[in-house]
Amino acid sequence: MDLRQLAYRWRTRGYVVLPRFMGWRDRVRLRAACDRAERAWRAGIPPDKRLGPLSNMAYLTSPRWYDDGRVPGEILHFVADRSVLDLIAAITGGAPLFHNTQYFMEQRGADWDGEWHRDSQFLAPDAVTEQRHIAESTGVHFRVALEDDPWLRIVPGSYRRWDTAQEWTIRREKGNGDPDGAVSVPLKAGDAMLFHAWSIHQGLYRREPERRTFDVIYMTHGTAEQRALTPRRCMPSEVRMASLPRDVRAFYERFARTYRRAWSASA
Ligand SMILES: O=C(O)CCC(=O)C(=O)O
Repeated sequence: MDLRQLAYRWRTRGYVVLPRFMGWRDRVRLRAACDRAERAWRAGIPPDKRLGPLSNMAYLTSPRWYDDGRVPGEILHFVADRSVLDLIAAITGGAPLFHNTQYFMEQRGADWDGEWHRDSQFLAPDAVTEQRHIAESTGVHFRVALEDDPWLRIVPGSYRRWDTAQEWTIRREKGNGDPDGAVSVPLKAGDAMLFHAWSIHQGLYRREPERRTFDVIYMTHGTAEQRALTPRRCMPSEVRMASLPRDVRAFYERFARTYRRAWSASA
């Protein structure tokens, strides 16, 4: 699919799938890196909570998950992959600023359905604020399925408009059922997907099949008020930065510049 088609799909649906984005060898490497973080994260959860419900872990660029304190290059490079950053910039019209990482895994306890939501609702207490944030800012998920992942559901085009009465009831008033027009977007292992974080979407959390999906969130537009504060520890250390190629370093330096004041204020 060429860039014009991707941009069209993004504009109309708010998501695009990139089939066979990552080959087997890179998948094995990235999965090994993410699984290290997942094991450390799980070991830190109180035993009575380890079986869930747990949808994902976050902040995989933090050294705290790695026994040698060195965040794996596979993770740092994936987040700053130039081809992906260029694609996001081309389809959204803004430079992607790092926000967060998440790792989704299969359930160990019971199956459950995640709530329908727009990510924008987590920083907006009311409809007026949320509508303003949606109009002024853009959040983008970029994910790669390291195993087959049929579990994301989305309402195509919903990022472009405000809720119907049914959608509002479901996502903000704990109403039952699925929004009209919702679709599943199944990914095969190695497929990647971009989706607009303000789309109405939901994850289904199941014991089987095994799920391993690494997800990065970027902001391409928006103010500090419209971004959750990413912890300072998600920024590579000076020593780690020195080992990274120049363009990867430049990506994380912009992230640090953007958040520096907020990190100091929250210290
Ligand atoms: O993939 C999933 O399970 C849902 C993802 C999601 O809801 C999110 O990251 O906001």
